[in-house]
Amino acid sequence: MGLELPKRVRRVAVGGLAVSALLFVSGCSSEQTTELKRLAQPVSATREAPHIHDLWMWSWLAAMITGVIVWGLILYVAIRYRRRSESDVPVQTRYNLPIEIFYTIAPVMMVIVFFFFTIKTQDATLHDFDHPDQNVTVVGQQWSWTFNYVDEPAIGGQTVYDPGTTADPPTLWLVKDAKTEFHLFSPDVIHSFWVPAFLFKMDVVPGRDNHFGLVPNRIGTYEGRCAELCGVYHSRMLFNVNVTTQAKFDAHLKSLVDQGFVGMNKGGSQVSEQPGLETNGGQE
Ligand SMILES: [Cu+2]
Repeated sequence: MGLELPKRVRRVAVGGLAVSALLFVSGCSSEQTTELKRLAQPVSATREAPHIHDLWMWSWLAAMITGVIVWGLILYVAIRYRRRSESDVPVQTRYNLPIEIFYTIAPVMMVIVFFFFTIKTQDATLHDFDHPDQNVTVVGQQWSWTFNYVDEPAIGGQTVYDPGTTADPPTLWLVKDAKTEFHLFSPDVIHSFWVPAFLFKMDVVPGRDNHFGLVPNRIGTYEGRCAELCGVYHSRMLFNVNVTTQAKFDAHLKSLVDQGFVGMNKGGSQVSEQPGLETNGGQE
């Protein structure tokens, strides 16, 4: 009887844990459950994003398996080979060649595998198109964005732009299923062009033509931001992305022509005089 009590206690504890875990999971909405399954990644909005998603998921799996094995071994040796009395010192092993060879080779193998899949993912996501449907020159300036739509056939081959200010964040318009090529330009400091739903970001570096191509494949509005601490008003470098149809995109281009936003705007002189920054006299 005396031995049965701890067992019963253990059973109750295990049962309680199982029930509360079940309650926790069932308390999640289906949206939260699918979010958990994506490990909190946003739902992707480009054709390329699933490659990045897969790399993220498999990397986590590899890291978790490694973690479980390492924690298990630590726990096992800490208990199995613990010091049991004052006089009885466990065997002190200083050099064990097979173990040392193992823990040198195993991490190197893991890095090689991670490297291989990273390169594979880069090849699938950093491509340029031979014949892009859209060309966008993104300008990251202190502290907003300008999006130039280059040589657009719908408006007779003109280039127009969506200007943003710190007070009035811009919207980047894209066409669903269009091969879109981005060129990133900065007139001042390093920014980073980041759209979480694209599972992708790239630095915007002065004097460097960073570029990539992607195909937006889901109609919708997405958030974008600068992911590089670029100055005092870094936090205001927000923008939206509107993935839409060709017809709506063309209508938007025409409205930009009507507003006089014609030509390539690469930021520069006007950036320190933006509305919303008067309070500090435009200083950085
Ligand atoms: Cu920035």
